[in-house]
Amino acid sequence: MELNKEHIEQLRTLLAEPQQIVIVSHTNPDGDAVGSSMAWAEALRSMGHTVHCVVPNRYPYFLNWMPQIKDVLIFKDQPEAAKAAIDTADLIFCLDFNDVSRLEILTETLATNTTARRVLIDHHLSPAEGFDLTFSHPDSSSTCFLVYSIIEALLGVEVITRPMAEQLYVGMMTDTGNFAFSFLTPELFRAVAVLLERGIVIPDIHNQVYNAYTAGRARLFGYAINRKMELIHNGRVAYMSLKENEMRRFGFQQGDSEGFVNYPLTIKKVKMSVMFLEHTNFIRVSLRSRGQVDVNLFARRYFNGGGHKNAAGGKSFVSMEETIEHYIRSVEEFAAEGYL
Ligand SMILES: [Mn+2]
Repeated sequence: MELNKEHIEQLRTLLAEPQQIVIVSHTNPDGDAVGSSMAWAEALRSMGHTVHCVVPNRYPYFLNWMPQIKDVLIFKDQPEAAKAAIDTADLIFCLDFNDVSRLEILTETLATNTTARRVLIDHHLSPAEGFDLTFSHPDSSSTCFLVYSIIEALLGVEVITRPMAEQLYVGMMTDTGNFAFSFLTPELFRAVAVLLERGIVIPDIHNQVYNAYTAGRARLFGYAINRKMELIHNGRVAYMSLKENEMRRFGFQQGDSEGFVNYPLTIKKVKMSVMFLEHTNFIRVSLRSRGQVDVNLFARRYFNGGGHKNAAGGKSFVSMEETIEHYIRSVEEFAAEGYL
């Protein structure tokens, strides 16, 4: 991942005078979304700016321990405060998503501020047009690593405090599946080394993020794998689905299905795994793959979504049964074209 030096200088110019700044991130914010937002906010505050972080809805409960996370404005819970911050912003940073439509319930509110300049900092494929400045790096393993690199280029790593180091590490760890997925570069591990020098304790962070679930979540996971996992396409493609009543039975909380979709990929033959999660008005589709199987393409073609080559998401607005039928037909077509 190579930063564009001209873009860094343009960013420096945008930040030359103290600004009112809002940092927004995507719906169902994950560790990378909140981690990168909070660390970037601190870096900006160190330059004298006033900064608010806003997310559309709640982050999962296993991130509650993160330093300063209580200061992140949740639009769904605090619409007035979030709207006031957005209305008065001179500068809006969009972190860890590629298109303002990903803000869902926050999209309209963001559009009401027509004067603020907008900067995109993201690592998903196919960034939208219309930003005043774009840092789009699909070859960065996380937005946290991208923010780290921007801080390094703009201010030097000396400004990174221990809380910032913890925030950045959470995104680097979760978006790489604990350093197991793509784009694990020497630069990433050099960044981790710097975060260690700032005092982060990796086993503690690991425990707080990965070993903090409820018993209901563990039982839901067992249920999903045992009762709901289906293998198709000669055992090479897996899918799981959970309806609202099934989730309710296990005391589901947001974030509880985190990681479920990855598990079928522990089966040697499985190259692609999909999870269908029922929400009130739609079904959320999560896709994961290994190697050359491109779920970004699959999500774009069949589920109005996208993301990364090996991890993507989308939505379906028909029933669970129809969604699964559509999925099975899509897998057949995808395979017939040689993509599977
Ligand atoms: Mn990310």
